[in-house]
Formats: sequence, C-alpha cells, structure tokens
Amino acid sequence: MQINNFIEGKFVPPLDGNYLDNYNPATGTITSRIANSTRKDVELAVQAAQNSRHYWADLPRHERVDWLRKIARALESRKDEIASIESMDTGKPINLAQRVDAARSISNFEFFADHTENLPDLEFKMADATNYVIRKPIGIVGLITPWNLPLYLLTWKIAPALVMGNTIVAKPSELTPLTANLLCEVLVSIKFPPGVINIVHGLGPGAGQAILEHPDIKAISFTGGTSTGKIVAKTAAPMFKKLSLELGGKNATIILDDADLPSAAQGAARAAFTNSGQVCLCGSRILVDTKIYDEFMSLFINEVAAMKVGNPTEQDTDIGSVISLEHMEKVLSYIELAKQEGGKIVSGGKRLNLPEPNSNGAFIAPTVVTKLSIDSRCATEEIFGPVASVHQFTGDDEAVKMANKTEYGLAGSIWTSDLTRGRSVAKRVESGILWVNTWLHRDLRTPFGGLKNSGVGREGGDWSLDFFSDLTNICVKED
Ligand code: TXE
Repeated sequence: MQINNFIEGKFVPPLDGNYLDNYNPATGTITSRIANSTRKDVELAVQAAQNSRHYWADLPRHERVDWLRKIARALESRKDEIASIESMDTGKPINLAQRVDAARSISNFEFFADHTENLPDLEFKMADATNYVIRKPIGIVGLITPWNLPLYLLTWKIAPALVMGNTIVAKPSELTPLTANLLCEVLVSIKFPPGVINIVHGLGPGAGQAILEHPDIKAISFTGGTSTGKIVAKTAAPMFKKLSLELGGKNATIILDDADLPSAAQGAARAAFTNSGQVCLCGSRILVDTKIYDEFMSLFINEVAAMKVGNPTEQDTDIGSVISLEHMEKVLSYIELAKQEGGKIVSGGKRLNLPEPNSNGAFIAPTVVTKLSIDSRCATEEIFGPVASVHQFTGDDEAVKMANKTEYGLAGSIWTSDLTRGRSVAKRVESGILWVNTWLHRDLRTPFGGLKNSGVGREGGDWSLDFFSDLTNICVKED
C-alpha cells in the first residue's frame, strides 16, 4: 500500500519520489510506504490551500456546518475500518480504537457543527455605541499531529479550523499515516471542495519544519512532545504565527484517605495504562495517602494483573503494543533507570514475547514501580509508556506539593468521597485539566490544555473557535 499526499483533492506522489516504510508495531511487519515529502510538496499544498481560500472563507457558515456533517456521516459509514486501520497502525487494542479513536474522530465533526450552528452574535453595548465582534478566518493554517491518537487528534483540529473558514495543510505523524489517508478517501467520496484540506506526509524535520516555516501559513496547531514543541515555538513565534501547543504531561492520580478504594484502584489502572500509557493525559504518578496505601496497593495490583496484554486484533485485549520498537527501547530504558534510582518493580517490568503473529511486536507488560523518590527522573520525566510510579503522602498539603513537583502541568485526577474536598485539592494542582472520581471523561465544550511545559493555549469549544479565527471588533457610534 502506497500512501501519497492529498493535494487539491487528488492523491499525488512526493515530487522527489521518496517513501518511508510504515510498520504495524504489534507484528513488526511493513504495512505500507508513505510519501517522504519535502519543502516542495509543502509548497504545492500551500498553493492548493491558497487557491481555495476565498471560496471556502466566503461560504456562508451554515454551508461549512453542513460539510462537517457530511464528513461525519461518511466517516460513520467506515467506522469499523477506521478502528481496524488505527489499531494496525498504532498497535492499540481494537476495542479501544473502536470506543475512543473511531468514535471521537466522528464526534469531533458533529460537535463543532452543533457548536457553531447557532453561535450567538458577540455584541457589547455602550451608552452611545455598539461593539460587534466578528470571527474572521485566519487563512491557511498548519496542523501537525502525533501518533498516539492519530485521527482523533487530527480531526480535533481540522473540524474547528474548517468551520471557521480556514484552509488546511496538515502533517500526521510519519508513524501513523493510514487513517489520515482514509479521511482523504472520504473527502473524495463526498466531493469535498478540492484544496480546502491538504495532507502532506513525511518526517518532522522535513515536511513538518517546512510547514512551520512557510510564510503563507498563518497559524500552527501542534500536538506532540515538549521538546518538539520548543522547535515549533522557536520557528513560528518570530513569524508572529498564532500558536497552539498541546505537549507532554506527567500527571498525578491522587488517592485521598476517604476514597472509594475499589473504584479508585480501577480508575488509577485505567488512567495509567490506557493505550499503553501513550496518552498525554495518562496518570503516570499515583499518589496515595499512607493511611490506605496497603489496601489500595493490593486492589491496584489486582487490577493491573487482570489486564490482558495481547494481540490487539482480539476484542478482549486490554493492552496492545507500544508505537514502535524504538519507543519500546526508550520505555524499557526508563524501567532500568527506575531500578537504578532505587525503585521496586512490583508488577511487569519487561518486554513480553507473544506468540505469532506478534512475536516481533513491541509489547511491554504494564509496569508498577514503588519506592521511587518523587524527585527521581522516572517520576518527573514523561515516559509515555505503560509505566506508573506509586508514592505515599500524608495529608492533602503533601499530596498537592508532590503533584506539583514536575515541569509539566497538563492533567490529574483526585479520588475522594468528599466532592468539596476533591474540588479544593483539584484547584491547587497546577494543571489545566482535573477530574474528581473519574478520568478522561470529556465534555468537548470545556477548555483543554496545559500549563508550564505541557503547552500554550486551549482547545475545545469556543477556545478552538477563537484560536482558528481572527477576532475583530467593529464599534459603531450611535446618535
Ligand atoms: O512526538 P513528536 P512523537 C510525547 C511523548 C513522546 C514524545 C515524542 O513524550 O515520547 O512526545 O513522540 C512532528 N518540525 N508525546 O515522536 O516528535 C512529527 O513528525 C515540525 C506527547 O510522536 O513531537 C509528528 O507529526 N514537526 C503527545 C509530530 O511532530 C515536527 C503525543 C509529533 O511528533 C518536527 C505524542 C519538527 N522539527 C507524543 N519534529 C501528546 N501531548 O499527546 C517532529 N515533528
């Protein structure tokens, strides 16, 4: 299977004719070859986005809303295919790809169609004048997305960018191009206006960097690692491009002494090991009040032991492979580091060799480490794999202090039977997103994003609409 770029409504090969192998990380086999695009391919995509810019911007908003709904319906008709392709490209379990990736890729379009259909006019009245706030399209926007939730995170940006009247040049991760390609097939099937959405495949420093640098691309929305986020900011900021950066996390799951322990143990395991810990929102540090530590740990270890690591195509698999052998080595090196830092591996801790067809897959057993200092590298750096460290605290103040001892500030969850106490602890955690007695429970109208090294800006609801538009105020003097 050859994955070409999608420019001006057509699938076109990279001008230099170079391709990259794309792997199924659960089997180690090559599934496809993807365009290894260069600056020249990005230039073609920008020209296509330029050619369609005025047509798309001048469409009445309700027509853009209708297009979002057409895309959603067409994706809905292929949702099983989306799930199986996403599972093959990422190694994630098929039931997760069905429940999360495919479902959210569709609901992203439905949500932003509903959210903008009856957008209220923004007016501010003065005694002698009225201010009319309008949202104008920015023009051509650049979207760069990662490999952990490929179509889910790509459509999370495409939907609001489109409905606000922008045209798009997007680059998915080179590790997971397949569902972006399926989206392009869907666009062709519904005769979506050519040039409005353009997908350029390839490497970050190549095609990605070219998107960052292109003078006609006026905004960059990026989700990925913090180190790459710094490159994005360094390149785009001096060009005064609008920037949205959704980066890494090192999130705390805080178990207070009055928590319902069975549900807290289940929630902590889910938060730590969903998608093999490859979600920026994962709870990779579990902070437990000393008073209930032993009871919590026995429940938690049972939850982890019950997770089936297996062939991601099997419906009852809970944990699939990580994204690549290279990433597996990175995660395994952190497990070795944990031992050197005085950690005790109480569950997992090694690569799993599964039977065929997964004997060459990148599988790691869900790993739990105790006795690590909260200041250790394993407890402060983003591992982005199925590794969680458990730490004890005494009292809420110490819990908050420990939770905040990281350069990241994306998310966290607090488990308690006293909701007022839960909210007051949540307020003190330096993160953008906090859950009380749940995790990854999402209302798409809410602001999504982090503090500190977890990024800049917010996505979701009106925050996405504001990012993907140039807000303009027109003040009209009245007699
Ligand atoms: O992210 P990258 P990767 C974290 C996690 C992971 C690390 C690296 O810690 O281990 O990031 O993962 C493109 N100019 N998260 O490799 O490298 C790249 O091609 C322009 C957290 O996926 O940041 C891809 O499309 N673009 C994150 C995208 O950036 C560049 C989810 C992300 O790649 C580029 C995934 C460049 N110079 C990883 N270099 C989250 N917050 O959800 C790379 N890219």
